[in-house]
Amino acid sequence: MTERTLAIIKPDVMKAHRAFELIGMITDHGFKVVRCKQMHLTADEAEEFYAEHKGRSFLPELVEFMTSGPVVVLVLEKDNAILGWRELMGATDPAQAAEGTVRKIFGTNKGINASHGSDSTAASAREIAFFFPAHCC
Ligand code: FUP
Repeated sequence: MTERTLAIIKPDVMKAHRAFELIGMITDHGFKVVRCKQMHLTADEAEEFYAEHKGRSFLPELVEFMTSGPVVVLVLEKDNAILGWRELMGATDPAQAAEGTVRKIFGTNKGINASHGSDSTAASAREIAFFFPAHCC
């Protein structure tokens, strides 16, 4: 079934000037980029986006990282896009991620890990509406 999922290219990839390399990898894997924008998240936006992690010890560091520079936010479309993008990203910790995955290639550590992807249908709807309210979903 054709699905949409939200992807974020995180500040580490932007700082390394590798965003287009990563977008090329995404489109090479058959994803259509149906929305795309660059933005610089505020701390309030990052906290709201990661609300499910409220109270976790790593949240302040995560917010600091996600607001440390611009990000690119994309809506990807493909058959089974949600799972497909999660698989292409690889494990949260690049050290655990399989060879050839985004986080293995572009990530540094569990916190500085190159990309985000929605983890369920409900999350993708919420996250797409969060960044692209006029186009949901
Ligand atoms: P993922 O869905 O793979 O992005 O992973 P999570 O939703 O569990 O975590 C969201 C983000 O929080 C990760 F991308 C990085 C950060 N994080 C940490 O910094 N430390 C942790 O122990 C877990 C997550």
